[in-house]
Amino acid sequence: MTIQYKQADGAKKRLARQEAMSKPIYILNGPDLNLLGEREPEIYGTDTLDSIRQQVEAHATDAGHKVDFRQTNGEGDLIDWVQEAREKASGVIINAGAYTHTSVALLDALLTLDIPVIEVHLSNPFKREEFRHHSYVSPAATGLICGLGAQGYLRAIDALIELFNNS
Ligand code: DHK
Repeated sequence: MTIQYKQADGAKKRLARQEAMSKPIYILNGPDLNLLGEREPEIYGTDTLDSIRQQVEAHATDAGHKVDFRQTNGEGDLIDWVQEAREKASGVIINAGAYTHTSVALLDALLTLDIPVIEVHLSNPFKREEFRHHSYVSPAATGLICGLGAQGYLRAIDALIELFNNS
């Protein structure tokens, strides 16, 4: 590779990084995750969703990124937000809760994205009931992080930043 090509590559990467930093990372949470802290703490841990939001926001801000952290119990809301992410987000982190295992409509929406998607679960669904072993999110995800509790969201931010920097 000549020096000129290397410089052009460097400029392209810087531009892609700047663009990623100008849009927020969407962090989308599905049903029952609003009850974290009270809900089966032996499985999902004792962190509340609000405390996870605060940790994630601090972590992303330290790295120069913005996040838009949301939760809904509605399948349609999740789909609307994924569609919105097509234009407005740099990447998506999604814990679709139980819709992970049921929603073809969510998969179809995720498949329209051309930004990186990280699927997150607090628990490790593969150690749990059989019906949790299948995910409709995974075929559309760049990567999957599960079983690390709230830490999984922070590692997902790191993974996205790594992907932005190397794209
Ligand atoms: C959260 C849920 O609500 C479950 O329906 C999934 C996931 C697992 C989690 O571990 O974060 O099966």
